[in-house]
Amino acid sequence: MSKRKISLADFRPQLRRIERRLFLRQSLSFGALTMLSGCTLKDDDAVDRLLFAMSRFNDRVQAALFDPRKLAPTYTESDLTAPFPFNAFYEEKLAPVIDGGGYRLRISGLVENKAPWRLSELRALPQVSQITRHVCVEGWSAIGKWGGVPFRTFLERVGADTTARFVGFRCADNYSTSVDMPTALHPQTLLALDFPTRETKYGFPVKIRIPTKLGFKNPKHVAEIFVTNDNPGGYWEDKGYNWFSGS
Ligand SMILES: Nc1nc2c(c(=O)[nH]1)N[C@H]1C(S)=C(S)[C@@H](COP(=O)(O)O)O[C@H]1N2
Ligand SMILES: [Mo]
Repeated sequence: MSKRKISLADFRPQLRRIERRLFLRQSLSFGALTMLSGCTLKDDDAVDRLLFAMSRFNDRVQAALFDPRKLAPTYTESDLTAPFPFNAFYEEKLAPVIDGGGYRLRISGLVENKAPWRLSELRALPQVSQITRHVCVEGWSAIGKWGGVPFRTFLERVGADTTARFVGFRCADNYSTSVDMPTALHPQTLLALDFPTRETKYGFPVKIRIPTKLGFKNPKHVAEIFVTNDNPGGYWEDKGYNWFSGS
């Protein structure tokens, strides 16, 4: 089988059919899928693209199932994991060290007020704290305490268009991720300013703590927040991790 160039656009009619069938039948064998899409198992590129498109389709099903009122479990001080594990796409010693005084959180996209925020201004907003479990896709979890501003409060303060579909995050270490608006508005989603320990590697000065999502969708060292209707993807999402990755 020769490798021909295939773009996602080539799959559109087939994908629509697959979506319809998945809705009707709930399941479809992989063999049947490859036949429907006209690609073979040898055509790695096509299979990858098809699975990626299916994963994004799955995101929409998961988002539809997401209950914005359902809360992640909370814990007590005696449950805290110490020391709290560190993780990033680089070694611990390479974690960015950010000057809190010079820090400005940038805001862009579908937002009324794009003025950047100083740390002291974020601190002046209403603060809450919560103890929740962080679950990493790599197979570990840890209970930690995060404090900060309910993210919904922050989005309202900047005049975010909360009818938009996505909120994206760009980080000081070039990491990125994004979430759907219902998750951004979830009562436990926090613009975190206090971390499990005082060490800056856990996300200083701003982390978005989302206990309804896997760890990789909890961006640390956030430099910019933007609101958009185009799925921004993210560092791991673009490498094939399931975009929704939550409950
Ligand atoms: N900026 C940034 N945020 C990030 C990451 C990263 O590499 N850079 N890694 C993610 C992953 S995979 C995990 S598990 C958690 C780890 O957070 P922790 O160091 O507080 O345990 O951060 C997430 N957010
Ligand atoms: Mo992770």
